[in-house]
Amino acid sequence: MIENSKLTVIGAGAVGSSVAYAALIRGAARHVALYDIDAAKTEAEVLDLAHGTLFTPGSDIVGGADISVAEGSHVVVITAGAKQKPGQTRIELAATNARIVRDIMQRTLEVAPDAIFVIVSNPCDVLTMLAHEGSGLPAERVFASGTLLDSSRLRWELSRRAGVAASAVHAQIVGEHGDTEFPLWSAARINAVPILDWAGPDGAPLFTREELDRIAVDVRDAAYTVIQGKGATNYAIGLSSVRIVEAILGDESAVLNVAPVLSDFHGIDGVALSVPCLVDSAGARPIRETPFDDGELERLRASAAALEKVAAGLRD
Ligand code: 6V0
Repeated sequence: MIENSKLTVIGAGAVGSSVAYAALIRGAARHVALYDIDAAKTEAEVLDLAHGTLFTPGSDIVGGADISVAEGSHVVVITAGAKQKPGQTRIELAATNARIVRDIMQRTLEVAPDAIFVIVSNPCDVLTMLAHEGSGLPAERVFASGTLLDSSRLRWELSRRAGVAASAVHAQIVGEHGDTEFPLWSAARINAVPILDWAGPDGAPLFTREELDRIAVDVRDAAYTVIQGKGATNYAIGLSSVRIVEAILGDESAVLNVAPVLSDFHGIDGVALSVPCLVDSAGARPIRETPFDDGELERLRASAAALEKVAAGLRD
């Protein structure tokens, strides 16, 4: 692990405070900082989190409404911005959050010039494209948390149905973190068994292709269900963001589905899409050899076209 590692979380709302909480509990960074324009809320969150650090593995937390709290950060997780209202898509949030993220990146880079940026604010992949273009950082240093969360939701759902630990379910969602995302069923396995061959209690295959497609739709729409019930999704995104932070600060070369801007990935250029990436202290680099069958490649290109269209509208 990087010595004296520092994580700054930008945005102390439902998501940002959950990222900070997960980071403290997991001991992901030696120092954690929280920044938000709402000074009173940030100070209260920091105090509440600090009061629990007796019971965590040894991190400290500071924070406030001055960006200098981010000074010297190795990783910056951006969660600031407006959030989806019930029924609103992530893309509809784009214009407001694009302005916020551009401004934050610029100011954070002045105090943390070597940081790696993980964009969580939505639409996270479009915002990553604009942040990458605006900052001039190399693609591996600014990427979206993307479909790591969706992949976790998928693995949980499959594991629950198959009665197998989620760690033994190898399945992933790629593409946009949103409406055009899709699973790579061609590579999905439970341990070494192709997903369609996995048997239920009666010895017959447990999943049909139609059933898998229904599961994928439920996973895609899971955030809407949670937001409808409690107004935000925060715990699972907190944990998945911190998993990324750990992979960076621990120089792990972990394979995680995150979204840097792709270049020549199965012919796709200039669009941030989630694909399996190696994540280490240099950031995230797509694994180009990842196989896609023809249908999956078509869906990846459709996802790229959808995001490029939104990003183009925001560049004007
Ligand atoms: P929230 O609870 O409204 O918190 C947002 C916070 O951002 C507030 O505390 C604001 O004060 C703060 N903020 C706004 N503008 C600025 C600024 N310029 N500088 C600093 N802070 C600012 O929202 P919540 O935490 O629920 O969601 C935050 C973002 O994360 C939204 O865009 C969500 O859509 C997005 N999510 C992304 C997920 C993903 O998987 N990528 C998952 C969940 C939510």
